[in-house]
Amino acid sequence: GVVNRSTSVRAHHLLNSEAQVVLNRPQALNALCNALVTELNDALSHFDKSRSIGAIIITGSEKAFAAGADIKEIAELSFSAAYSEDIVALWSHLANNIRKPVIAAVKGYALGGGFELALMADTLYCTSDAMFGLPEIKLGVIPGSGGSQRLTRIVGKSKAMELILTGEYLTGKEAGEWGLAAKVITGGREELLAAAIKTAEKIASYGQIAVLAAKEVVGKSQELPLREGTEYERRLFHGLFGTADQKIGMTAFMGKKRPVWSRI
Ligand code: CO8
Repeated sequence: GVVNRSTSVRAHHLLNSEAQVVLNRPQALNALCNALVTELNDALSHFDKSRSIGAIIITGSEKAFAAGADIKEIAELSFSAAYSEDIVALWSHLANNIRKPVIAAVKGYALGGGFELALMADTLYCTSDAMFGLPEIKLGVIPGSGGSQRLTRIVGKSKAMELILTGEYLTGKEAGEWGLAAKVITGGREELLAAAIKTAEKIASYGQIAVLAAKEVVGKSQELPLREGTEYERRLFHGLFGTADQKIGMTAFMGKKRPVWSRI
């Protein structure tokens, strides 16, 4: 069913345990105005808290995932306003607070803040004709929502520098070759969403404590040195022996049965 009736974001609980959040401001190619980001954050929090949701998909339209920050909204900002209002802080909600797995499904443009939002997702699927770019340099600014950091960690310095300094786009096909996209779909939006939903359903079908822990430890790999990261992983791994799902999963394996995971 439809969870909200807001104008710039449509949030649905899909058939099984997945949720889909559709960015929906077609008149501005889903430019991420303040209202849209607030609605997106609310929808993400709602699904993150919902016991019946195991994974979340964020997608846009045929033409655009999101064409970046709303340039018309920020064009007149002064430094003092940008700084004192901490204008991009709101955008990091997905990266900082959402604990359930999030898949970004990108068709069309994912530019500037739109690309940065997709980079905050846990995994990224796109169509081969998707267009990614960080064109901030053309506007006299730089990426402001983690793009310079997250992109560089994924594709390395040379490619990230080239993309950020030239503002040029790369296609979905290239995003796959660069390791930015986990899957590149040759079809259209329907095929893209079908692939994302299939993966979301699979994730949601597993024991949810293990899913949360898996997301948490992979996330830590982006922040911690190797030794601390592997120790962090091991502690969480140890902790999972205190869950019912570990007994359920391993007993089912030994009995050659399908596990029926506990509800949390
Ligand atoms: N902001 C506001 N409006 C936009 C934006 C945007 N980012 N992108 C498109 N639109 C609007 C256009 O103004 C146009 O509106 P109107 O019909 O009223 O003139 C409508 O959407 C359709 O766009 P176009 O006519 O331009 O469509 P085209 O198919 O000709 O072109 C493009 C599509 C290539 C995507 C083009 O629209 C474009 O270049 N858009 C801007 C892309 C861009 O520079 N994005 C980066 C923005 S900066 C940023 O994201 C910084 C992030 C840091 C965080 C900041 C947080 C506040």
